[in-house]
Amino acid sequence: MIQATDTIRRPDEVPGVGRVLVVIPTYNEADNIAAIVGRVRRAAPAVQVLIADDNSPDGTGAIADALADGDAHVQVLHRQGKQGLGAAYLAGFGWARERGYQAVVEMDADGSHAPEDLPALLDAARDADVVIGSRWTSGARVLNWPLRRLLLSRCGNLYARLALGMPVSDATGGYRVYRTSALDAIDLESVTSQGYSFQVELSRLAHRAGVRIVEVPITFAERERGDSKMSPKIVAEALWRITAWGVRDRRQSVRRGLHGTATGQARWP
Ligand SMILES: Nc1nc2c(ncn2[C@@H]2O[C@H](COP(=O)(O)OP(=O)(O)O)[C@@H](O)[C@H]2O)c(=O)[nH]1
Ligand SMILES: [Mg+2]
Repeated sequence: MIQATDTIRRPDEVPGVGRVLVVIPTYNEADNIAAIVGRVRRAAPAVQVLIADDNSPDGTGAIADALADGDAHVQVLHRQGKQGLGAAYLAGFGWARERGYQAVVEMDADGSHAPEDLPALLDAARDADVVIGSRWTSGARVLNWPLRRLLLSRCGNLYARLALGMPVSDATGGYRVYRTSALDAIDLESVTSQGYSFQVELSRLAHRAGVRIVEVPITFAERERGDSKMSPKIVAEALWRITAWGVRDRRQSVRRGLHGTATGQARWP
């Protein structure tokens, strides 16, 4: 189907989606940030990039400023200190909404999320509210990840699916497109995750809000430079939060059943 926006091509709009902001959260990504921004700009010239840096001690913020100085499509949000991935993304979402963007993309700075996959994700966003780049759907590839990370991701996703009853293969994945209208439908004020459980929490809230979620296979590659910020604390946060949400959803579902007002949300898996 030809959409109205296809007829007038604007250099700063993605056809069928509108103005798009790619939010790249950074903490000590000095060796990666320039390369990833360059790849995004080449792969999707119409998008804007916002680097959300948590005052990285390795000078990532200064490199980000230099990139922004040389390119009107790049901007930087300097944050006071390391406050976690979830907080950085919430700040980026707020930034996008205040400036009237129609969609926000989440993308890691370390090259694990290939900017070359972005056009496919944006294409899918023409007919969806949330697009999840999935590592665990047919056609996806995961390169060079150590076995313990593979197991953590597979088990984490299995647990999230069973506990929360979401038809999503990669609820923990962090390569996504959100239409801003979908973010408006989600109660972002209620988000409590600090670390990577943020991705699961938003998947759950989007599912409960009834917005259209689609998954697109991606090629995910282990970072080549810099260090992962994954920690046992982050894993523990995800584990206890998913368990707490699952218990809460089941209680609600039982209560609704008792009162004959089941809505189809928060079903038993
Ligand atoms: N702003 C900000 N970015 C973060 C924080 N923690 C992680 N990141 C970024 O989030 C992305 C994913 O983190 P990474 O360490 O690669 O996690 P992994 O891929 O699960 O090992 C990278 O771009 C990190 O720089 C944080 O506390 N604040
Ligand atoms: Mg990474």
